[in-house]
Amino acid sequence: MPETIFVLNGPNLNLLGTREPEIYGSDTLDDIAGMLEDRARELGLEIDLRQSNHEGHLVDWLHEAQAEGARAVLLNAGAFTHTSVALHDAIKAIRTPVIEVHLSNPHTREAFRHKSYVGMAAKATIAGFGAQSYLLAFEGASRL
Ligand code: CA2
Repeated sequence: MPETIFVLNGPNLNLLGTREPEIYGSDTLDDIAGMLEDRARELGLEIDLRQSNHEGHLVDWLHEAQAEGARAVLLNAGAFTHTSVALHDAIKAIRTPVIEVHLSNPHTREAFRHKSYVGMAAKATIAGFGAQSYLLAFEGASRL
């Protein structure tokens, strides 16, 4: 059975590619899923990409990643990045490595985006490369 990398996406990322392309690029989440699936096939891995606007779903999916024996989780928690102690605790509670991913570089943006509860618990962070952030994080995860 090929190993799976979970790719979890938080609030509003279902709208990717439809608005604010100057910040987030014009690729949709489906486009990103396609890019990751192509690379996963080459590496003999599988991806399980999900999106939710609900914090608890993301917590449940982090637990599920560990229960399913996933190789790693790529997590773009959207705005929950900057608010969620629950996600911080969930990342700490699992042994599965979690890589924080962002399309934009939050440190070059508003001050409220400079703090990351996800990043404080994650193994690594990739940010600022647009959709390529996901591919770069996937490459790293595939080598763990
Ligand atoms: O840069 C990222 O990936 C972010 O996680 C995106 C979040 C933002 O709150 C973080 O600070 C950084 C926002 C995702 C909202 O996605 C949209 C997509 C299209 C149109 C509007 C919002």
